[in-house]
Amino acid sequence: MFWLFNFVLLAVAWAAGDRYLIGAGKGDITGPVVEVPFMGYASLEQKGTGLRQRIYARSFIVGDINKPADRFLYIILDAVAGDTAVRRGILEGLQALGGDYALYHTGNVALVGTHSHSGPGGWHNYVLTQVPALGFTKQSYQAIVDGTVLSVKRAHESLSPGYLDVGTAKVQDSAINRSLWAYLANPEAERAKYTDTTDTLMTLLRLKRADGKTQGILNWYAVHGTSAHNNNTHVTGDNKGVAALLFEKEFGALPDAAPGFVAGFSQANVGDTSPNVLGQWCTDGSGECSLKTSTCADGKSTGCHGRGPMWQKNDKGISSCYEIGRRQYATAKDIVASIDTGTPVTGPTVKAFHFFHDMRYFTFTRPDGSQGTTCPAALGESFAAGTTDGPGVGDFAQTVQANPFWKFVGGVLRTPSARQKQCQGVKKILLDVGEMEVPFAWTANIVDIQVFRVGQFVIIVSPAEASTMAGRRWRDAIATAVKSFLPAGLEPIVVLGGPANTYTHYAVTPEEYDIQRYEGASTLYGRDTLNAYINLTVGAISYLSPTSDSKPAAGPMPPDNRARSASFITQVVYDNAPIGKKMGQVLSQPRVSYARGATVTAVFQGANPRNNLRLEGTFAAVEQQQSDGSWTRVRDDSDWYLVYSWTRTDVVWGASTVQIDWETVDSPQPGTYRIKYYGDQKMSFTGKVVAFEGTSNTFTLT
Ligand SMILES: *[C@@H]1O[C@H](CO)[C@@H](O)[C@H](O)[C@H]1NC(C)=O
Ligand SMILES: *[C@@H]1O[C@H](CO)[C@@H](O)[C@H](O)[C@H]1NC(C)=O
Ligand SMILES: CC(=O)N[C@H]1CO[C@H](CO)[C@@H](O)[C@@H]1O
Repeated sequence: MFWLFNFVLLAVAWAAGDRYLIGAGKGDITGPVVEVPFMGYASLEQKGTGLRQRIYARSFIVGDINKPADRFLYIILDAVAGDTAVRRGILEGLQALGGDYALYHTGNVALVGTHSHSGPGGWHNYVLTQVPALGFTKQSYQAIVDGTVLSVKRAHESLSPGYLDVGTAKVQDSAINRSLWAYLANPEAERAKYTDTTDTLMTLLRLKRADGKTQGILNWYAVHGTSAHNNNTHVTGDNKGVAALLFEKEFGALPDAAPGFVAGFSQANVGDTSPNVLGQWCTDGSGECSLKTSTCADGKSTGCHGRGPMWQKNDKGISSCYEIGRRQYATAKDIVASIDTGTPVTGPTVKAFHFFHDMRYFTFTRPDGSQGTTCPAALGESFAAGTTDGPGVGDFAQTVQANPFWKFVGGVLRTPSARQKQCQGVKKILLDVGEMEVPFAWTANIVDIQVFRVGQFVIIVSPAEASTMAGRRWRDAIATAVKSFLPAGLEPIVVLGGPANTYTHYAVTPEEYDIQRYEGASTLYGRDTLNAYINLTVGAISYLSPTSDSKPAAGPMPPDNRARSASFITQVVYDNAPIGKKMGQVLSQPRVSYARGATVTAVFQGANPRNNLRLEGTFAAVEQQQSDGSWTRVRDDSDWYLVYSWTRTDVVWGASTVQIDWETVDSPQPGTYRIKYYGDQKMSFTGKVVAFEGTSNTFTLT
């Protein structure tokens, strides 16, 4: 009786949601995995040497079933952030497809990074983010644009009527606040409203087709993509990339999943969160780093490192990365298991707004009625100190005086105007990026202001990494504003996704700004940055009302720096095998037999993987022999435990080797296997690129 009653309730609850147009799709965006610096830690030494897990764009479309033009497209990139250059490229790519793709435009497309710090860089619009990537690498940019357009195409082709349901759960032990000293500066009464110093809740949206199959899940949870350390040089999507692939591989194989099922793990108010959950420790053995400045006994921050859950493995954060990803995946799985008792999305309205806004000396009214002003972008001295997820340059300490080198660089680059200095208040300006235009704009002064809505579900699309408390204030302000046009009794559910569209570094609360730790020093437009974002988004909220059929004015266009940019990455000249060797030849065979759990290794005569990115394909594979003698692929580049590494062995001759490692801890069946390598050689004289393969001897796993 009890269960029957329950069942009826569930069915009613589920049926209570409205019907929308829903779709989801995924595309490979893995750019050049070698010789290009990674984007995130801004460490020039962190250049790619291979691939652990391919990275993807995941696209989600929600539309009004009766008004096809009312829809939004939320794209998650396994990358550090959204960006003006790639967003332009993607929008151009979609327009070029013609037809219905004109329904996706700057007004309703959000490009949100997972904030992974382990992907190739070089695709950014502004100088500051180009510097650590050695400029603008067309190949890196094009991989993201092409893979993302493909993901949108797949999402669009999957569109069908369906329902949305929301579920939430707490993610256990996956983030801590890495800037607690700044967080503690927020008013006590405000802090007392929350039990945690980071947002531990994951909010998940299920996209279920009318035929009962699930097309995708999309969730928001805040944790930095800095599990893999700044000395890891294998491309990965960091912890959210792990979570998404684990979910897709498992759930995608179930009968409940629609073909092309996609799992999106979106970043949220990530600003002061860290996946290094065991805290921040000094490498000099002096214990935990100081709370206030994250320094060690020597007064410097360079020896202070966050520790992930598996730090003792000392494997550049790789095991911790997998573990933090697994915890998010496990939470998402729990939510989905009980989502039929969750909250259905109701109300037919699907709306989106977007406009550009110039933050230079923008004057507005703060929530308390006083006047606020934002400033041209600038980075404060603590920016150079970095964070405990990736300590900064030299002897900088967060909140402590700058060293002369950076003063010198900053001074040469630009002396801030008196107005700028005054505007930035307590921030001691290190890099006056918002007033630097040589050779072109150093960072964004023009930002993307964007909010989406379906029924009572609202998505703030933030260009900045909002801190925990900043995200809470912003969500609360939007919730209050949206309530005015929701039916009585329907509570708004507001999430914040970012960093999106164009990267504007951080947005902390004014109180946190006054502390000027890394996040405050990186809050570009001054103490009022967050209040301005709130003013602009709340001010435009009426565009989300059911009766609104207008759009805000587009605002000033951000500069397009794609054609002005240069690359300092040298091209592949040619590839050759040493005399007497052939491309793809096995230089070191696997052993005859391994116990499961061991690492299987094969080394091949290789070629530069930049010759062909093999998007939607693979550089490495494991094949298993079937009972009829044939071979079936069982692992590829999307598998975490299959690792591809490339080494240049002779610069002049153009020789290189490729090592493929299979860490057989991923529950393979006992059996007979072989390793495959897929390469592409650039020929010496013609410059033509020719594909080749390598195949190892067979080996058994027992
Ligand atoms: C990599 O970096 C981490 C964190 O900075 C450090 O603890 C570790 O010793 C480094 N590992 C190697 C192999 O260099
Ligand atoms: C934003 O600031 C403007 C200019 O002062 C003011 O007119 C408006 O009411 C403010 N909007 C909100 C939502 O606070
Ligand atoms: C949820 C959360 O963020 N908690 C941590 C914040 O930081 C302090 C000190 O590092 C920890 O003790 C909390 O557990």
